Amino acid sequence: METKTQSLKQIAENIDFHQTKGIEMDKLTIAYPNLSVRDAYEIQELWEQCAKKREDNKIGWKMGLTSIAKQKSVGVNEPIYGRLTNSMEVKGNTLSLKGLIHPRVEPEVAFVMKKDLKGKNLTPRDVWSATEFIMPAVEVIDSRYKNFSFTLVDVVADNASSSRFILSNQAFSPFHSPMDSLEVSMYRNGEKVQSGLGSAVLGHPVKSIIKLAEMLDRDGLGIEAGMVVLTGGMTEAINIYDGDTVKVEFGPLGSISFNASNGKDE
Ligand code: OOG
Ligand code: MG
Repeated sequence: METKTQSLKQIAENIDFHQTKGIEMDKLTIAYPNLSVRDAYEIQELWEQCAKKREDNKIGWKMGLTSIAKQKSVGVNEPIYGRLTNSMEVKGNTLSLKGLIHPRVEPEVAFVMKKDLKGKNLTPRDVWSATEFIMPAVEVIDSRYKNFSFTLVDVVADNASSSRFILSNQAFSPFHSPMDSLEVSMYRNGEKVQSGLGSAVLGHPVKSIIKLAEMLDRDGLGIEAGMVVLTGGMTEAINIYDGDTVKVEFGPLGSISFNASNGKDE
Protein backbone atom coordinates (compact mmCIF):
# COMPACT_ATOMS: atom_id res chain seq x y z
CA MET A 1 0.00 0.00 0.00
CA GLU A 2 2.80 2.30 1.01
CA THR A 3 4.43 1.94 -2.40
CA LYS A 4 1.13 2.43 -4.24
CA THR A 5 0.49 5.73 -2.42
CA GLN A 6 4.08 6.74 -3.22
CA SER A 7 3.60 6.14 -6.93
CA LEU A 8 0.19 7.87 -6.97
CA LYS A 9 1.93 10.81 -5.29
CA GLN A 10 4.54 10.90 -8.06
CA ILE A 11 1.79 10.87 -10.67
CA ALA A 12 0.07 13.75 -8.82
CA GLU A 13 3.33 15.73 -8.82
CA ASN A 14 3.78 15.11 -12.53
CA ILE A 15 0.26 16.29 -13.29
CA ASP A 16 0.83 19.34 -11.09
CA PHE A 17 3.92 20.17 -13.16
CA HIS A 18 1.98 20.00 -16.44
CA GLN A 19 -0.91 22.02 -14.97
CA THR A 20 1.24 24.80 -13.58
CA LYS A 21 3.54 25.03 -16.62
CA GLY A 22 0.74 24.60 -19.18
CA ILE A 23 2.48 21.75 -20.95
CA GLU A 24 0.43 19.00 -22.56
CA MET A 25 1.01 15.35 -21.72
CA ASP A 26 0.19 11.85 -22.90
CA LYS A 27 -2.78 10.10 -21.37
CA LEU A 28 -1.84 8.60 -18.01
CA THR A 29 -3.60 5.37 -18.91
CA ILE A 30 -1.02 4.74 -21.65
CA ALA A 31 1.78 4.38 -19.08
CA TYR A 32 -0.50 3.09 -16.29
CA PRO A 33 -3.26 0.98 -17.86
CA ASN A 34 -4.26 -0.54 -14.52
CA LEU A 35 -5.23 2.67 -12.71
CA SER A 36 -8.79 2.59 -11.36
CA VAL A 37 -11.24 5.47 -11.02
CA ARG A 38 -10.68 5.23 -7.26
CA ASP A 39 -6.90 5.65 -7.84
CA ALA A 40 -7.61 8.66 -10.05
CA TYR A 41 -9.60 10.37 -7.26
CA GLU A 42 -6.76 9.57 -4.87
CA ILE A 43 -4.32 11.23 -7.30
CA GLN A 44 -6.62 14.28 -7.25
CA GLU A 45 -6.56 14.35 -3.46
CA LEU A 46 -2.74 14.06 -3.46
CA TRP A 47 -2.65 16.86 -6.04
CA GLU A 48 -4.62 19.04 -3.59
CA GLN A 49 -1.67 18.63 -1.19
CA CYS A 50 0.78 19.73 -3.93
CA ALA A 51 -1.28 22.87 -4.53
CA LYS A 52 -1.52 23.54 -0.80
CA LYS A 53 2.28 23.52 -0.55
CA ARG A 54 2.26 26.44 -3.00
CA GLU A 55 -0.35 28.11 -0.76
CA ASP A 56 -2.93 27.49 -3.45
CA ASN A 57 -5.77 26.34 -1.23
CA LYS A 58 -9.01 24.61 -2.12
CA ILE A 59 -11.94 27.02 -2.26
CA GLY A 60 -14.51 24.77 -3.85
CA TRP A 61 -15.60 21.84 -5.93
CA LYS A 62 -16.76 21.38 -9.48
CA MET A 63 -18.98 18.86 -11.11
CA GLY A 64 -18.28 17.93 -14.70
CA LEU A 65 -20.02 15.93 -17.38
CA THR A 66 -23.42 16.54 -15.79
CA SER A 67 -24.99 17.23 -19.18
CA ILE A 68 -25.49 14.75 -22.01
CA ALA A 69 -24.08 17.27 -24.53
CA LYS A 70 -20.83 17.43 -22.59
CA GLN A 71 -20.63 13.67 -22.05
CA LYS A 72 -21.09 13.07 -25.78
CA SER A 73 -18.50 15.64 -26.79
CA VAL A 74 -15.75 13.96 -24.74
CA GLY A 75 -16.94 10.34 -24.90
CA VAL A 76 -17.18 9.81 -21.12
CA ASN A 77 -20.66 8.96 -19.93
CA GLU A 78 -20.74 9.70 -16.23
CA PRO A 79 -20.39 12.78 -14.02
CA ILE A 80 -17.04 13.52 -12.38
CA TYR A 81 -15.91 15.94 -9.70
CA GLY A 82 -12.84 18.13 -9.31
CA ARG A 83 -11.26 20.61 -6.94
CA LEU A 84 -11.18 24.41 -7.32
CA THR A 85 -8.32 26.40 -5.82
CA ASN A 86 -7.72 30.03 -5.12
CA SER A 87 -5.47 30.61 -8.15
CA MET A 88 -8.18 29.39 -10.54
CA GLU A 89 -10.54 32.27 -9.81
CA VAL A 90 -10.24 35.02 -12.42
CA LYS A 91 -10.72 38.45 -10.89
CA GLY A 92 -11.73 41.12 -13.35
CA ASN A 93 -12.73 40.66 -16.96
CA THR A 94 -9.52 39.64 -18.65
CA LEU A 95 -8.75 35.96 -18.88
CA SER A 96 -5.00 35.55 -19.23
CA LEU A 97 -4.18 32.66 -21.54
CA LYS A 98 -0.66 32.50 -20.17
CA GLY A 99 0.07 28.97 -19.02
CA LEU A 100 -3.05 27.52 -20.68
CA ILE A 101 -2.83 24.87 -23.40
CA HIS A 102 -6.10 24.74 -25.40
CA PRO A 103 -8.72 26.42 -23.19
CA ARG A 104 -12.45 26.00 -23.65
CA VAL A 105 -15.23 27.86 -21.88
CA GLU A 106 -18.71 26.84 -20.77
CA PRO A 107 -21.64 28.45 -18.94
CA GLU A 108 -22.46 27.16 -15.46
CA VAL A 109 -24.33 28.02 -12.28
CA ALA A 110 -22.28 28.26 -9.07
CA PHE A 111 -23.65 27.61 -5.58
CA VAL A 112 -21.93 29.12 -2.54
CA MET A 113 -22.63 27.17 0.64
CA LYS A 114 -23.34 28.48 4.12
CA LYS A 115 -23.47 25.07 5.81
CA ASP A 116 -21.59 21.81 5.44
CA LEU A 117 -23.40 19.34 3.22
CA LYS A 118 -22.54 15.68 3.41
CA GLY A 119 -24.16 12.36 2.77
CA LYS A 120 -26.08 10.11 0.46
CA ASN A 121 -29.74 10.55 -0.47
CA LEU A 122 -29.89 14.28 0.19
CA THR A 123 -32.97 16.13 -1.03
CA PRO A 124 -33.26 19.47 -2.87
CA ARG A 125 -34.55 20.89 0.45
CA ASP A 126 -31.28 19.87 2.16
CA VAL A 127 -29.32 21.67 -0.56
CA TRP A 128 -31.38 24.86 -0.54
CA SER A 129 -31.18 25.18 3.22
CA ALA A 130 -27.38 24.84 3.04
CA THR A 131 -26.97 27.37 0.18
CA GLU A 132 -25.99 30.97 0.86
CA PHE A 133 -26.40 32.29 -2.70
CA ILE A 134 -25.97 31.36 -6.34
CA MET A 135 -24.01 33.09 -9.11
CA PRO A 136 -23.75 32.82 -12.86
CA ALA A 137 -20.33 31.42 -13.74
CA VAL A 138 -18.12 30.62 -16.68
CA GLU A 139 -15.74 27.73 -16.33
CA VAL A 140 -12.49 27.58 -18.32
CA ILE A 141 -11.44 23.97 -18.81
CA ASP A 142 -8.03 23.03 -20.17
CA SER A 143 -7.32 19.32 -20.30
CA ARG A 144 -3.62 18.65 -19.97
CA TYR A 145 -3.98 15.73 -22.41
CA LYS A 146 -3.09 16.05 -26.07
CA ASN A 147 -6.07 16.89 -28.28
CA PHE A 148 -8.34 17.16 -25.20
CA SER A 149 -8.67 13.39 -25.47
CA PHE A 150 -8.97 11.17 -22.38
CA THR A 151 -10.68 8.29 -20.60
CA LEU A 152 -12.65 8.60 -17.36
CA VAL A 153 -9.55 7.70 -15.31
CA ASP A 154 -7.37 10.25 -17.14
CA VAL A 155 -9.76 13.15 -16.75
CA VAL A 156 -10.42 12.47 -13.05
CA ALA A 157 -6.66 12.34 -12.35
CA ASP A 158 -6.28 15.65 -14.22
CA ASN A 159 -8.67 17.31 -11.75
CA ALA A 160 -11.60 17.13 -14.19
CA SER A 161 -9.78 19.51 -16.59
CA SER A 162 -10.14 22.38 -14.07
CA SER A 163 -8.22 25.48 -15.05
CA ARG A 164 -9.98 28.80 -14.29
CA PHE A 165 -13.41 30.12 -13.45
CA ILE A 166 -15.12 33.47 -13.55
CA LEU A 167 -18.05 34.39 -11.31
CA SER A 168 -20.49 37.20 -12.08
CA ASN A 169 -20.40 40.39 -10.02
CA GLN A 170 -23.97 39.84 -8.89
CA ALA A 171 -25.03 37.08 -6.51
CA PHE A 172 -28.66 35.95 -6.32
CA SER A 173 -30.92 34.32 -3.83
CA PRO A 174 -31.28 30.61 -4.65
CA PHE A 175 -35.02 31.34 -4.88
CA HIS A 176 -34.70 34.11 -7.45
CA SER A 177 -35.92 32.18 -10.47
CA PRO A 178 -36.35 28.53 -11.48
CA MET A 179 -32.92 27.23 -12.40
CA ASP A 180 -34.05 24.40 -14.63
CA SER A 181 -35.77 26.82 -17.01
CA LEU A 182 -32.82 29.24 -17.00
CA GLU A 183 -31.79 29.91 -20.60
CA VAL A 184 -28.16 30.67 -21.40
CA SER A 185 -26.61 31.94 -24.63
CA MET A 186 -22.90 32.14 -25.28
CA TYR A 187 -21.40 34.60 -27.79
CA ARG A 188 -17.86 34.66 -29.14
CA ASN A 189 -16.85 37.89 -30.87
CA GLY A 190 -20.52 38.82 -31.20
CA GLU A 191 -21.60 35.55 -32.78
CA LYS A 192 -23.96 33.24 -30.89
CA VAL A 193 -22.10 29.94 -30.59
CA GLN A 194 -24.00 27.92 -27.96
CA SER A 195 -27.28 28.01 -26.09
CA GLY A 196 -28.79 25.74 -23.47
CA LEU A 197 -31.01 25.31 -20.45
CA GLY A 198 -30.41 24.74 -16.74
CA SER A 199 -32.30 21.46 -17.07
CA ALA A 200 -29.40 20.13 -19.18
CA VAL A 201 -27.56 19.71 -15.84
CA LEU A 202 -28.98 16.42 -14.52
CA GLY A 203 -32.52 17.80 -14.96
CA HIS A 204 -31.86 20.66 -12.49
CA PRO A 205 -28.53 22.11 -11.20
CA VAL A 206 -29.62 21.31 -7.61
CA LYS A 207 -29.27 17.62 -8.57
CA SER A 208 -25.63 18.24 -9.35
CA ILE A 209 -25.00 19.32 -5.74
CA ILE A 210 -26.83 16.21 -4.48
CA LYS A 211 -24.71 14.05 -6.79
CA LEU A 212 -21.50 15.76 -5.68
CA ALA A 213 -22.34 15.18 -1.99
CA GLU A 214 -23.03 11.53 -2.79
CA MET A 215 -19.76 11.07 -4.70
CA LEU A 216 -17.75 12.86 -2.01
CA ASP A 217 -19.43 10.80 0.72
CA ARG A 218 -18.31 7.63 -1.06
CA ASP A 219 -14.76 9.01 -0.77
CA GLY A 220 -15.20 10.00 2.89
CA LEU A 221 -15.53 13.72 2.08
CA GLY A 222 -18.20 16.42 2.04
CA ILE A 223 -18.94 19.93 0.81
CA GLU A 224 -17.70 22.44 3.37
CA ALA A 225 -19.43 25.69 4.38
CA GLY A 226 -18.07 28.63 2.38
CA MET A 227 -17.15 26.53 -0.64
CA VAL A 228 -18.15 27.50 -4.17
CA VAL A 229 -19.50 24.67 -6.30
CA LEU A 230 -19.68 24.73 -10.09
CA THR A 231 -22.55 22.49 -11.15
CA GLY A 232 -21.38 21.65 -14.70
CA GLY A 233 -21.60 23.07 -18.20
CA MET A 234 -25.10 23.69 -19.58
CA THR A 235 -23.83 23.59 -23.17
CA GLU A 236 -20.84 22.18 -24.97
CA ALA A 237 -17.63 24.08 -24.32
CA ILE A 238 -16.16 26.37 -26.99
CA ASN A 239 -12.51 26.99 -27.83
CA ILE A 240 -11.15 30.44 -27.15
CA TYR A 241 -8.09 32.20 -28.53
CA ASP A 242 -6.07 35.35 -27.92
CA GLY A 243 -8.16 38.46 -28.56
CA ASP A 244 -11.55 36.74 -28.30
CA THR A 245 -14.39 38.44 -26.49
CA VAL A 246 -16.88 36.14 -24.80
CA LYS A 247 -20.30 37.11 -23.47
CA VAL A 248 -22.62 34.70 -21.72
CA GLU A 249 -26.22 35.78 -21.09
CA PHE A 250 -28.01 34.12 -18.19
CA GLY A 251 -31.52 35.57 -18.75
CA PRO A 252 -32.84 37.12 -15.50
CA LEU A 253 -29.44 36.52 -13.84
CA GLY A 254 -27.61 38.98 -16.10
CA SER A 255 -24.45 38.29 -18.06
CA ILE A 256 -20.70 37.71 -17.83
CA SER A 257 -18.31 39.23 -20.38
CA PHE A 258 -14.56 38.87 -20.65
CA ASN A 259 -11.64 39.12 -23.06
CA ALA A 260 -9.06 36.43 -23.58
CA SER A 261 -5.51 37.69 -23.87
CA ASN A 262 -2.11 36.07 -24.08
CA GLY A 263 -0.77 39.26 -22.51
CA LYS A 264 1.72 39.93 -25.31
CA ASP A 265 0.14 43.29 -26.25
CA GLU A 266 0.23 44.64 -22.70
C1 OOG B 1 -14.15 17.50 -18.45
C2 OOG B 1 -14.73 18.58 -17.56
C3 OOG B 1 -16.18 18.82 -17.88
C4 OOG B 1 -18.26 20.16 -17.31
O1 OOG B 1 -18.75 21.18 -16.82
O2 OOG B 1 -18.94 19.33 -17.89
C5 OOG B 1 -16.79 19.97 -17.18
C6 OOG B 1 -13.85 18.00 -19.83
O3 OOG B 1 -14.76 18.15 -20.65
O4 OOG B 1 -12.67 18.25 -20.11
O5 OOG B 1 -16.17 20.78 -16.55
MG1 MG C 1 -17.37 22.60 -16.24
